Order: sequence, then structure tokens, then C-alpha cells
Amino acid sequence: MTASKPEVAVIMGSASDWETMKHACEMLDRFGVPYLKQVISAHRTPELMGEFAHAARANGIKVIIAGAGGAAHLPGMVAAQTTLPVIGVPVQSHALSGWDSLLSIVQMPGGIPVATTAIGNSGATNAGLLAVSMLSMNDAALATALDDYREELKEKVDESNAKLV
Ligand code: RP5
Repeated sequence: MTASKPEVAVIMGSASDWETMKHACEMLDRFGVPYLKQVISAHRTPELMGEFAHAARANGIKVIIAGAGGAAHLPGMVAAQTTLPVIGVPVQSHALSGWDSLLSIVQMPGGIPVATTAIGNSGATNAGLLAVSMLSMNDAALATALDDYREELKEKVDESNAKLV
């Protein structure tokens, strides 16, 4: 986390989600986006969840990344209480391998959107990237940094192919 005022909030339903959600934070670190991270549970701390969601825009947050597993209500319940963009990350559960998390987050009724990523680490990585992409709409330096990142991905494929020869 940088010292600047956070523009992205990375919240998660439990400390046990951190191993997944840290991948979103790693992306935000990589692009120098200031963020906050916090455990907020829809089930265990519903009042805190409401306070956070209602105050987020006034607090300067522009994008919320919310990760949860199992009966994963956090992203949808936060989205219900703010008009900021909410990106939901389904954390891989033990019992159902994350299918429960995915379906809980992705199947929002029309009217309250949650942009849902893949289950697990890739989803968290992409949530971080998606937040950067949203911020890049008003930030030319971030847009250039995203172009550079894509170029790096391409170069890795080129290197892989060179090793195949
Ligand atoms: C959800 O329940 C959390 O998001 C977490 O993925 C899951 C299990 O939480 P713990 O029992 O590990 O705290 O609320």
C-alpha cells in the first residue's frame, strides 16, 4: 500500500481469503495504484459492511474489489449499498471448489451489477488489472503502463516459442 489516498478498496470476507486476494494487491502495487485492504464480513460484521459501502465514494474510493468464498454475499451486498463499480472475486472454497462462491457472486439480479472474475488466484489478479484498467480511463500514464504490461506478456510467449525450437 502506498502513502497516497486509496483509490481502490480490496476487501475480503475473512483473513483466510488473503492468500487469494493478495494477488489483486500485487497487481495494484505493480501499477503504483494506492489502495486499502480490509477484512469485512457480510455475515460477521454486517454493520461495518454497510458503513464501508455507504462511505466509500465520499472517502475517495473509485473501485471496490471484494473477495469471498462459500455463500459469498459480500460483493453483492456491498454493490447494493454503493454505486461505485464492484469487482467480485470468488474465493476457492474447500467443500465445492469455488462453484458456490462463483454462483453466489455472478448471479446478481438485474439492477445491481457485480463484475465477477474467475475463481481463485487468476480471478484476483484480473480483478487488480480490471481496477487499473478502470482507473486508466482518466489516467494516461496508467494506460501506457497497461500497454507495457501487455507487451511483456507477448514477449514471454515469444521467449517460450524461441525455446521450443
Ligand atoms: C466467507 O467464508 C469468507 O469469505 C471465506 O472465504 C469463507 C470462510 O471463512 P473462514 O471460516 O475461513 O473465516 O465468509
